[in-house]
Amino acid sequence: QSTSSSSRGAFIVFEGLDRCGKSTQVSRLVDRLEREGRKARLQKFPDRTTAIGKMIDAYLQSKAEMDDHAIHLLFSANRWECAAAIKRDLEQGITVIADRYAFSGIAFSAAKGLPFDFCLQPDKSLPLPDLTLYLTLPQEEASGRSQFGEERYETVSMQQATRKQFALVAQEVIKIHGEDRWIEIDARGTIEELEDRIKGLIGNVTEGVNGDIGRLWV
Ligand code: FDM
Ligand code: MG
Repeated sequence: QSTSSSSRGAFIVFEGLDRCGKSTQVSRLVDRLEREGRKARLQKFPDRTTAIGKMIDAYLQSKAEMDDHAIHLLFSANRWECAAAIKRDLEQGITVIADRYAFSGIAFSAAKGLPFDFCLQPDKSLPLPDLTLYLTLPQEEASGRSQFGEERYETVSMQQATRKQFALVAQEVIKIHGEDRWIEIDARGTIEELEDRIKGLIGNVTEGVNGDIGRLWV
């Protein structure tokens, strides 16, 4: 099926706790779309390559300490510095697949005790994802995967607190933007099983979408 000239690329976000398989699925999806001849780009958040991203990276690796509010705002600033490129690509018909976005921003910071509304504000009016896929995995499975525990937030208590906040984030997305924009996916099983499940749920959104790019939380 061909993409109509008036349609733009879709903005698809993958969210979930650590070690749920997000990064593997995101890169497989981008690879598949490219094999199918579509234009697709992967955008990872945090983008650790920028100046702000390097500060975030040092914090996550516990090489630097930072006030909770300050690091929250840096995560948001890291999205804002990428926002124009995301919009430009979508308008040029490129599907942008993000590995985490503002929803992680709220869930992780609120899990540390920052007020939910404070966490939401700095991302207000960023490009709105057309679809967010929230991958869920029982904590015992995620904790058992290799490399769990390497970075700052990878403790069972932090992950459990973040899981609760993600449920509130989902409610907020559905309330403000409608239930079509948030899909929860059971991330158990093999890489291939999850890939097939995701393929089925994404449907034809990667063929392009019509209408303007929305604004987050607006
Ligand atoms: N994280 C990620 C946040 O705390 N806020 C954010 O805005 C984002 C995008 O950073 F623990 C957390 C989530 C995770 C950590 O993410 C690093 P990756 O996907 O493991 O690089
Ligand atoms: Mg991680």
